Order: sequence, then C-alpha cells, then structure tokens
Amino acid sequence: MKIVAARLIVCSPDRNFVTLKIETDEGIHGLGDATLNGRELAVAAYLEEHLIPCLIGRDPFQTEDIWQYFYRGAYWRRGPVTMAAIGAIDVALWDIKGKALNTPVYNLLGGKSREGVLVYTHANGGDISEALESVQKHMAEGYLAVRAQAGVPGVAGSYGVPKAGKPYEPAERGLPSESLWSSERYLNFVPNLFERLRVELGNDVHLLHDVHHRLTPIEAARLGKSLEPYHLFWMEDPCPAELQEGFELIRKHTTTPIAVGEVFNSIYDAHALISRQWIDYIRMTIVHGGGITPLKKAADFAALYHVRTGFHGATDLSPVTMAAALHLGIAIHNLGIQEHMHHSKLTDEVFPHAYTFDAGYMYPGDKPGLGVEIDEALAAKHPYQRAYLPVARKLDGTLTDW
Ligand code: GCO
Ligand code: MG
Repeated sequence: MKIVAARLIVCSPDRNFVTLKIETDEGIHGLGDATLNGRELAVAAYLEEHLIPCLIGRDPFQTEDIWQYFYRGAYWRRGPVTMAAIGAIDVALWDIKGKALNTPVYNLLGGKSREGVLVYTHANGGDISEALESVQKHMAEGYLAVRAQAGVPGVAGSYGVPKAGKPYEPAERGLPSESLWSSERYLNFVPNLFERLRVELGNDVHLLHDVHHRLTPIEAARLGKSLEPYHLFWMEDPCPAELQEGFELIRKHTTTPIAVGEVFNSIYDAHALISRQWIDYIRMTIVHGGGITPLKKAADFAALYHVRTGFHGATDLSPVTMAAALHLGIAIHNLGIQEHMHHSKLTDEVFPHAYTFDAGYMYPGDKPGLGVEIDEALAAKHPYQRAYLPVARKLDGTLTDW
C-alpha cells in the first residue's frame, strides 16, 4: 500500500481544528488531528510545506520508520509545532493500518486491557455553590470522577470559570483577553472549595483539580498539603514544569497525587519526573507528544515507575485525538484516567465518531481504525477564525502564567 495524497482541512465548528487526511492507492484514508490551540496555522504550514511532500509514496504501515524520518530527519527536534505535525501523521497512519487490517487500533497496541476507560469531566462555577451544583450535575450524568474549579473571590475570571450560560472554553476569537491572578487569594480559597465538596458529596466520587501551572513549587507544596484531607485523585500542573527538579520539592511535602504533562511534547520533558517518581500521572497530549507511536513508549516507560496516564482531552483537541487517546488508553496496562471535556454539538457533527460514554467510562467502539470521520461539506461551512488563549497578570500588573 502507498500513500498517494495528504491534505489539510482547517475549520472552526465553534472552535478551530486542523485535520490531516492521508489517502492511499487502495482507497483507504486515515485522519490525524494537527490542532495546536492558538497557533493552528503554524502546524498546517509545517505539514503542507515540509512534511507532506516527503510522505507521498511511502508505505503507511511503516509507522516507526516514518516517525523517525520526520523526527530525526528535520535535524531541528521537538517543540509543539513540529511534534503536532509529526503526531498528526502518526495518528492518521495508525487509523489507516486499522482500517486496512479491519480491526480497531487498540488491537494493534496490545488489545483491550479493560472493558472501558475511566474518564473525568469538568465542573466549573463562579463560586463554591455553583461548582458544587456543577459536580452534582455531572455525577447525575454518570461521571465517577469530576475536576472542580471555581472563581477565586477578588480575582476576576480565574482559570476554569465559564462566561454566564456558556460551557467553559478558553480560546476566544479576537486578540488575547487578559485576566487577573493572585496566588495568595487562590491558596486561601481552594481548600474551602474541596472541604465543601467532600462534606456535600461524601468520599466516593473522585475529585480532581487543575492548578494550571500557576504556583511556585513551595506554594504548590502548601496547596497539596492543605488538600490532603479531601484526598484528591490528583492535583494537576501545580507549577510550570520546565524545571523538572521543582517537583521534588512539592513531592517531599505532600501525599496529594501529582499530574502533569499537557504542554509536554517529548518524553524528555518528563524523564526525571517519572524516573525519580516525583509525579503520579503523566498527561501528555497524543498529538502534541508526537502521536500514538511515542506515547505508547512513554506510557510503557512510565509503567516501570508506577506512573499512570491521564491523557489530555480538552476541547481544543479534535475528536480524532480523543479517539486516539481512548484506543491507546484501553490497551496500555497503566491507564490512570482520561480527560473528557465535551465538544460542542456542532463539533461532534463535523467529526462523527464511534466512541461513547456510559456510566463513568468511555468506549472507543469497534469500528476498524480509530472510528472517527470528518464531514468535509459541513466543515467547509465553518472556516478558520483567528483565536487565542488568554494571558494573565498579577494584581500589580506583572505578566504571569495563564
Ligand atoms: C485541561 C487544560 C486545558 C487547557 C487547554 C489549552 O486540563 O484540559 O488545562 O483546558 O487550558 O487545553 O489549550
Ligand atoms: Mg490542565
């Protein structure tokens, strides 16, 4: 089998997505997600100008060699743009392999290690009562694990707070908005949120929380310690992770489990975090980490150190990435949990998919390949629109991590 064509479909059914479609001489095609939130067209250009011309004529079954060709062959390694482009190709090739062999991708990755993939979804509120209501609503939908975020008093628009009447969605059309941040107010507030949730909800539901890279290691240590009585499933991205040693400090002070990785694009971003056992969950994004091929290796490496997975599953990743995460997650031994942030109805219509949710778990479905397609005619009705993530400033105006 040979690759005869590859092209990009850039669309915005409520938010921007870049999708790679690879076609073969046997009429089988595969889809890869190449979306990098707020930097979409950089990945599209990388693929169009630099990778697609080298892809034509290759055998789509050679996922390892093709991955190495683009990773090593560029000379310039890593970075989210490069790795998202390579990841889109890799995922599309696994989709083709599955379709050609008439089997779901998970069967090519070791088969099912479990029947379903435990997922968590997002609860958000302007204040504690709204966050509580939101968790209860998701529990009523069947979720067994819920991430809870609430507005911090005195810090307008803190991370995870939805605009009135809308689901939480960070990217906005137009230029980046600015929000305010105070670590002091946040640290004083979060334990109250989880105390209330445990009092009202009891001990069974898994509760998670995303710090979104906003603290220093010692502040994160304090937070982890103050949340211990509420036994979170995890505390996510407690601080920016460029400095892997920073996590040693957090780890020494708290037993709250730590998850990190949604902005990583290589296992080299996490090798010390994993091998020194400073984290509990590695949550790289399938596409930004370079695809299924390197993520399978990363998961197997993490398994050696009792680190489990929690692949990134925000709405800025298309249903193709969601499917890839479910196929990989159901196959690996050390699945922890999968993030499930609901796509809009329109996004789901543009990307009809076989995966389903039932009673706290997601199922990849049994269609050959990844089980996701794209309705190109509908996609064409929703063209790309420039959008950005917000930026954040401290109360004194200093730019800080959003
Ligand atoms: C998460 C994330 C996202 C990111 C988003 C950025 O845990 O799902 O933190 O909501 O902010 O993916 O593009
Ligand atoms: Mg996050």
